[in-house]
Amino acid sequence: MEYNFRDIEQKWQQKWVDLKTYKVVEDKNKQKFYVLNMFPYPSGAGLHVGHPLGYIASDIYARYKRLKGFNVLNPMGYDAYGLPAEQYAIQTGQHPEVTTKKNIARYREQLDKIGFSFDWDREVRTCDPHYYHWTQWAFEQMFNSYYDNRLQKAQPISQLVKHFEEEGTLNLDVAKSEEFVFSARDWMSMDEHEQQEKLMNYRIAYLGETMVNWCPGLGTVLANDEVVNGVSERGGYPVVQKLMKQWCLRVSAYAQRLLDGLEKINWSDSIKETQKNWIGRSEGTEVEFKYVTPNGSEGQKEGKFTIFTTRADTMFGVTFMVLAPESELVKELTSDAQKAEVEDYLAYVKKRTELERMSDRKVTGVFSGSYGINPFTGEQLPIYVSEYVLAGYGTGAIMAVPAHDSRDYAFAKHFNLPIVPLIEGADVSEESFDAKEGIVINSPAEGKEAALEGFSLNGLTVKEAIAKTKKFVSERGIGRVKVNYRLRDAIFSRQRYWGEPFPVYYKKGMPYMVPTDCLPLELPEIDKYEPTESGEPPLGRAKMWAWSEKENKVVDKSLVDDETVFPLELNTMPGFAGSSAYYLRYMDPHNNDALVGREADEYWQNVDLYVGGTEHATGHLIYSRFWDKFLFDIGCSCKDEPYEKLVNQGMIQGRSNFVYRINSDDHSKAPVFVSLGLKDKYETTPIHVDVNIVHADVLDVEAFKAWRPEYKDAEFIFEDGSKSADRTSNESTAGNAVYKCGWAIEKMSKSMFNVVNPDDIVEQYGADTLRLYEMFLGPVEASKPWDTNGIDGCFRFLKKFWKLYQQELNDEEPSKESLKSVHKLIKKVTGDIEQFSYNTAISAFMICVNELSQQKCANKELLKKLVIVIAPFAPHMAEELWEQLGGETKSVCDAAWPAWDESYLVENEVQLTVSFNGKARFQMTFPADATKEDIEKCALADDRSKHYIDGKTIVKIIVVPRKIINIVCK
Ligand code: ANZ
Repeated sequence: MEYNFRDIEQKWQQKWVDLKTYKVVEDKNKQKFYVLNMFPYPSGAGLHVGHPLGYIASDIYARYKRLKGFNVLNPMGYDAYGLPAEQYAIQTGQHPEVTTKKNIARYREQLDKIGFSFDWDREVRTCDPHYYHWTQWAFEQMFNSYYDNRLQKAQPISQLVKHFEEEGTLNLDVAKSEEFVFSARDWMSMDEHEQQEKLMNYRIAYLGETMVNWCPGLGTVLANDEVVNGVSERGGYPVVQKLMKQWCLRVSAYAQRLLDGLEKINWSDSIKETQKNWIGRSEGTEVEFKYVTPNGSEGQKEGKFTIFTTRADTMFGVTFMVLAPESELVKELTSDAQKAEVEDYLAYVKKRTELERMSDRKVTGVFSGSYGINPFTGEQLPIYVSEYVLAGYGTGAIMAVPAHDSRDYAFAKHFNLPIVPLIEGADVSEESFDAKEGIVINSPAEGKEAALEGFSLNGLTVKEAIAKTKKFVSERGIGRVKVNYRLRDAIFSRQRYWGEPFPVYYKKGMPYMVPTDCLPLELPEIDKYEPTESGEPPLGRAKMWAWSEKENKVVDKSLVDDETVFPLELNTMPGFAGSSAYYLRYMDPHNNDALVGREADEYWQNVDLYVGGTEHATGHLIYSRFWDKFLFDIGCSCKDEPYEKLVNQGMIQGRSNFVYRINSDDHSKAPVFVSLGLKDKYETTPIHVDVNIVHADVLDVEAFKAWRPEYKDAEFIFEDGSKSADRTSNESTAGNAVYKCGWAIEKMSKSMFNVVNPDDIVEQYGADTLRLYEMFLGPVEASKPWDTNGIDGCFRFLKKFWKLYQQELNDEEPSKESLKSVHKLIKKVTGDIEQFSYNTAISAFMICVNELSQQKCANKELLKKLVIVIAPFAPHMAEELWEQLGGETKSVCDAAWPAWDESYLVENEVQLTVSFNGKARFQMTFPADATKEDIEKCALADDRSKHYIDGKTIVKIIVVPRKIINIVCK
C-alpha cells in the first residue's frame, strides 16, 4: 500500500475527535504530568511555520509521557485580548470580538491540521466572561490584601485594620507605597474616606500616583517601548511624563521571593539571569545628610534627607550630591536665585522617558543653590538636580563620588566639581571606578577636619570599609542597612476598550469592589472604540456603565446619583492580566465556583513543562510568578512556583529568495532578470521574490510572471547564459537553462515574502512530515532558518518507514542485528526525548530504518515497538500502522513505551588497530569474545602483517583484548 498521508491524517484526526483520544480527567491512580505552551494571541495573519515549533516540541513530550504511563494534561487556549484587534476596530468599526473570534477559528483550523494532542474541552479564552470572572476575582483578592514582610506573605486587609485599631502604625513591618506614622487614636478619629485613603497605601492592588508616558494625541498611556525619542512610535505624537492615578500591583513586595524561587526551578541559566537582573537586588546603606539652604524669601532652612549607597566606604570621596528631578526635596532646596533655572530644567526632564534617561550618556543638570553636609567630614557639598538620578530607585537622592563612579565622574567633569580619590595620589581613570576586592583605602580626605574623631577607613579593603561604615551609621542613628530592588510595581491600568473591565466603582473618588458574587462584570458595548471627546478612555462611551449598590447590578449611567448608583471604572486591565493564572484555570476550566477547585489543583499542582519564547522573560514570566505566589498565599494554589521546567524554543527565521533585475532607465521596456551565477556581469537590483514560487532556489518562471502584473512580460537570462527571449514557450528547460535565485536568512515576515504557511506544507507533504521536519531543523532551543530544501528528505524517510510495514510480517525469531538496531534506537530516542534533543532522535530513526531495510526485517513484534517509538513524532502514521498491526489498544497513544534490553546492545565485534614496533598500521575486526591466542594467530596470518614484518624476527607480541595489538620485531 502506498503512503497516502492525506487519507491517513484525515482519518485519524476525525477518529481522535470521535474517540475523545485527548480528553483527560483527573485519575488518582496515575501520576500526573502537565505540559503547557504559552498560549497564542490569535492575530489576523494566522500561523506561520515558526509558531508551531514550540507546540510540536511540547506535543512530542506530552505524547511520550503518556506512553510512559503518565496522565498528561496538554491544554490550549487563546490570549484573546490585545491591541491589534482594537486598532483594527478603530480603523474599521468592526467589533474586536468579531475579528478575534474569526482569527481564533482560523488558528484552530491550522492547529488541527498538525495533529496536536490538545484536550480542547479545556480551552480557555481570556476575553470570555467565564474566564475573566476569575481574573477580576483575583484582582479583588489583591485589593483586599496587604503584604506582611515578617511573614513574607499576603494577609487579609482586615487584619491590618485590626492592627491600626490597636496600635496604629507601631510595630508594623509591611509593604507600602509611603511611610505613614499614626496612632490607634488617630486611626479611630479618621472618617471612612480617610481610612480608605490610608489603606490604599498598603493594598496589593492599589490605586497609585505613578509617573507614566502620557500621549495626549492618542489619549492613552504608552509603555516604554512604544515611545521613541519623546514621541509615540505610532503616529509620532508628543509624549510627556505625567503623574497619573493608575491601578498598580505591588509586585515589588514579592521581590525577594521571586528571587529565591529561581533556585528551586529548572529554567535555563540565561532566563534566570535575566530575571535576577530585572529584580535587581542591591544591598546597601541609607545615610542621612543634613542640608542648609541659603538665606532667601523663606529665610535659611535646615533639614535632613537620606541617600542610598552601595559604597558606604566612599564617604570620604563625596564631593557633591544629586537629587532626582521628581524628588519632593527639589522644591524645598531650590534657592531663589536658582529658581528659574531649576524650573526650566524640570520642564526639559518632563519630556524624557525613564529609558532615555538611563541609556543616554549626555550630562545634564542644574545646581539647586543648597548644600548638604557630609556627616563624616563636616564638609559642605553642593546639591544638584539631574536626570541621571531616578526618582523610583533608592531614595531618589545620592552622594556623588566622582573618583569612583563613572556617571558622577562625567557630571563632575562637566560642572567642574572636585574629584577626590580614596587612594592618595591614585590615578583617576575609568578603570578605578569598580570596587576592586583587594583595594586598600588610603584616603587623603580623611585628614580634613574629620567631624568624627578617630573614625578611619584607611588601611581597610573596600569590603571591610563598607561593613565598618554600615555598622557605624547604624549605631549613630544616621543610617541603616537597606536592601533595594529594581523591580517596580506593575502599572495595571490601560485606557483601552478591549481588555478585562475592573470590577470597581467609585464613591466620592474612592474605589469600591463589585461584590464577588456579582462577577463577572461584563465588558459593555460601545459605539466607537476611541477615547471620548473629553479624553476619557473608550469605556466612557458606554451607556450601561454604572453600579447600583441597591440592585447589585450594572445600570444606565444616567442614573448615577452618588447615593446608591455610582460610576464604574473606565480603564481596563493590561495584556498580562489574563495570562497570569491561566495555567490554573486549565486544571478546572468549567468550575463556576472557584478559579480552580481544590481537588483539581491538588492533583495537577503546577506545570511540569512550560514551552514558550524568551521574549516573555521579564514580562509574563515575572507577573505570572508573582500572581501565583499571591494565590498561593491566599490558599488558592498549592504550589508557589507555577512552572517547574521551562524550555524556550528558538525562532524560525525566514529564508528569503531574490531575483536580480538589470538596471535600466527605460521603464517602457519589459524588465530583464539575470540568474544568480551571471548577475555580477550586470548592474542589478536584488528584489525579494515570494519563496512559494521558488523550489530549491530555482524560480518558477511562469509563476513569477503571474505573481505581479509588472512582471507579466519579464525576460530572463538563465544560468547557462541562454535567454528566455530566444526560447519557444514549449521548449523544455534542459540542463542549466534555469533561473537561479539568490537567498538570505532574515526575519520571517510578510514584507520579505519569506513567510511559509504550515497549511501549505501539510497539503504537500502531510502533517507528520511537517512535524518531523520542524524538529529535524536543529535543537529546539536554537534559532534556525526555515529551509524547505531539506523537507523532501524527511518525507522520503517517512515513506521508507511506511514501506517497512508493507510486506508480509512474521513471528519468526528476529535476527540479532535487527534486535540490536531496534533496541539501540529505543535507548537513544528515550534519552534524546528526555533531553529535548529531537533532531538527533530523528537522525537515529533514519539510521535504524536503513538498517532494518537492509536486514529485510519483517518481525512483527519488533516493528510494533518501532511504531510506538515514532508515535510522538509522526502520530498519524503511527496510528495507521498500529491499526494495521492489530495493536492491543484502540489508539497507539495508549500503548506502553517499550523498554530496551541492554543485552542486545552488546557489541559482538571489535575493531583493533594492529601496530608494528608501536606504529599503527591497519585495522582488523575480531569477534568480541576472541581470546588473546585467537587474535595473535589471526593478526600474524594476515597478508599485510607479512609486509610489515618483512623477514624480521618477532621478539614479542602484546595483545590487550578489545584494546591493542603490538608486534615487536627486529
Ligand atoms: C556612592 C557611590 C560610590 C556609588 C561609588 C556607586 C559607586 P545599585 O548597585 O544599582 O543599587 N544610586 C543610588 N540611588 C540612585 C538613583 N535613584 N538613581 C541613580 N543612581 C542611584 O546602585 C546603587 C548606587 O547607584 C549607589 O551607590 C548610588 O551611587 C547610585 F564609587 O553611592 B553610589
